Amino acid sequence: MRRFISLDGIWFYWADYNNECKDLDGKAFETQLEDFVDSKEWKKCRIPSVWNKYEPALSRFYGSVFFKTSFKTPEHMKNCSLLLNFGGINYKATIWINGKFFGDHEAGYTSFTIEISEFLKEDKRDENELVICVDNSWGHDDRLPWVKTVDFFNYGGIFRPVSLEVVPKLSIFDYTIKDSIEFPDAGASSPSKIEMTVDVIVENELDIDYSGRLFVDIFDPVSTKYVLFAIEELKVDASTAFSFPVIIPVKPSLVKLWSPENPNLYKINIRLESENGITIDEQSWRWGFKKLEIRGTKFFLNNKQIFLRGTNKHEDHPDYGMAVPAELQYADLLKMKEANINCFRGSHYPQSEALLDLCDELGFLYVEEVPAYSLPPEHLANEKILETAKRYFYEMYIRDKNHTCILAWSVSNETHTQTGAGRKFHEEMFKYARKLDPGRFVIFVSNKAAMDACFGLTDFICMNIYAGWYSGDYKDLKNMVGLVKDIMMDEDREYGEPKPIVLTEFGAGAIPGYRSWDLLKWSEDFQANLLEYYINFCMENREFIGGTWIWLFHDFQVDLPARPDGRPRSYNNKGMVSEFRQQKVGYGVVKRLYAKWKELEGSS
Ligand code: ADA
Repeated sequence: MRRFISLDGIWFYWADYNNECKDLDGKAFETQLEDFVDSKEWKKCRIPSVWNKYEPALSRFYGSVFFKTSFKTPEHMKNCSLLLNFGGINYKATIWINGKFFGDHEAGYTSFTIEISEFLKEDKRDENELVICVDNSWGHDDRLPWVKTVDFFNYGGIFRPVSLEVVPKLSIFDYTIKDSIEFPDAGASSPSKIEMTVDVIVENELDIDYSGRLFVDIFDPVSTKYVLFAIEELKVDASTAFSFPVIIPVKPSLVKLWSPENPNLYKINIRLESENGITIDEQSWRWGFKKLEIRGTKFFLNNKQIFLRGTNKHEDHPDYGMAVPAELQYADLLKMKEANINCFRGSHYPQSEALLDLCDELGFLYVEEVPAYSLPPEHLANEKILETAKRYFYEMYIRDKNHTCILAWSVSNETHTQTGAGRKFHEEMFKYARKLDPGRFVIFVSNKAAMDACFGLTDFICMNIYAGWYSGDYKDLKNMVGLVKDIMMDEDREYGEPKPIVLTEFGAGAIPGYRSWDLLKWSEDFQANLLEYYINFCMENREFIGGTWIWLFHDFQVDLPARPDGRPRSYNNKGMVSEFRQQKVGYGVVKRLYAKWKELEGSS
């Protein structure tokens, strides 16, 4: 049976302050590794964490830090493989196990798994030694995000959980859950047909053929009853993998649909059994049945119009950096619920698995994004960058494809989408994304308004507008959105058929606690006033505006000393709550207006 062993806890670190290991070649370094490890003074740290919180000299460190730990080979490994799961390492991880170079992983915000069975020590009494060099330095031309002027903090470290996983050599290698839901007519509140498909891949790494049974069941944790189950007789030849769909018709009266208001989840158990009834492998997941649609310029969830009353959210906290513990994520989401938020974008990178679990559980629609951020034409034209973007997309899709909360995948933010290079990059990304996941919306986020050359590719139009903050008057919003709407509706149909517009970013900096009767810039009152204007405008134009995602939920740390428009306190201060999650005036305004917008659902 599959088993997990957490490796979280006390590890050791050594920071390469003098850049001794710059451009490290992991394979070549094998010969020096032992002496290197013995000669350094290692200090204790707790994983997961960011090194920026370890000691003052590391608070703005962009370079290499080495980490080490050790573990015993788990018991009962017969006919099993050992995997090492990393939830997230920023940015490049070079990994050695028992002195042997395993490989590198480059991509800061996604999970990855490596198989280490062949690297283990033979004597089970010996500890296996794991050494990882983590490098978060800038300047590699295939890196995403690519530039130091990115508007979020480049934390370093092993910032998400690490675990060992014992997996039988005959296993449920992967599974993809999908549902298809039909309603009898456009106004109906209950579906007439539900079908669930679980695409299962069974891998047989043994040298004997397998025959047995695969069970898929749906369990209702509220009634504690099985909704139904399916059984497949199965044969998988030695050293092959077999992929097949298990199709389960579900009687609509037996399940309740998932929505932000009622996040009903069912447990899906997938179990592989031998011919004589012994469980070989088992995996469980939670799934909510839902139907998301775009009809013209409007969003529908379960046959009912929905407005995306949203915000954006970074993973950041003064005490933890981006290694935000699940308890805090939970508290954040409860605060967002209270403000009537039903949707948010994890800006600008795939966020923690714990957060996505909570979105499923508490009822949030979530947008996950590749950190292709502010790319200029020469980077958009760079094949290596495109490759990195695709790898990010692949890793985030593989980890999160079964999450009910996923509203859309976003392939980029504020790149030069008005250029030919931008168009080409996005054509490639959209093709790639739609092939992997034909059933979900794919978007990109634009700040190019009517100049944008890629709105024809996207499922809905995402516009970032800072009129009234960085320049002009916030009333310019009307012209900017109006122009895009006119192009969308004119007879040339440059953007394809009309689709919803979502204001994916808008906001103003507000220093926590700074009040101003005269609505001076940087005050909480200025911010609240701007948010009120924008949200009201969108509500009034709900005929073609499907949602608002405020920039943003909480203040977050940045490292942008040279930015002319300012980042007082080295923070981006556009949160509706502070970095310690204290409410600003704008939070109350959003709560009030989103309650009103919720009431308007179905009214246009
Ligand atoms: C951009 C960007 C955000 C943030 C914002 C701001 O639109 O997408 O990451 O930096 O500007 O606060 O200026």
